[in-house]
Amino acid sequence: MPTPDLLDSHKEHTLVLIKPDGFARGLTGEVLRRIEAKGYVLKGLKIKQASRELLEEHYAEHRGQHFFEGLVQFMSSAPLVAVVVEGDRVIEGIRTLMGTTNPTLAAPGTIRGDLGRDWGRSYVENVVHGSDSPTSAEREIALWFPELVERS
Ligand code: IDP
Ligand code: MG
Repeated sequence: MPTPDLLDSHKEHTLVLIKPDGFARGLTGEVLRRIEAKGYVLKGLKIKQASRELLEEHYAEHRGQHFFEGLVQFMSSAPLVAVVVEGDRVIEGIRTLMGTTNPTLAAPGTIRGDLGRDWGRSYVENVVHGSDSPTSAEREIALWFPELVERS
């Protein structure tokens, strides 16, 4: 019998991060409000200052990109909020709620479009992260919330 605290593997989950800029600006509640108002369910939540090692793993696909070092620096510089969110098609749904990567260009009505902007820095501060595929979601949730995932 699986422990009740573990995620239900028959349901879809995604990893959301309220990045250090969003947390520092006091936008955690606003981001969570939008996710809950949409109808998704929060299954895990923690405030954490992530290590460089965790972030290098999290952003492994971007290793070698010109922005990688700045991104890891920024993401490890201050606390962030990590969240596991559940719901049908939640991975796509959260990406839609978030808006596109560049906050200056993200559509109004999206989290990045409404709450983010450019600040003239070498790294992009865009308030949130959301997993981009089922494979990424599974990998990222295991990384940030190993305690919620059944060990195989
Ligand atoms: P995503 O967060 O919308 O999925 P990705 O392309 O996966 O975007 O990039 C991950 C993160 O890396 C972005 O959210 C942003 O913070 C940062 N980033 C992406 N592209 C650039 C860039 O060209 N310059 C600086 N930072 C970038
Ligand atoms: Mg991405």
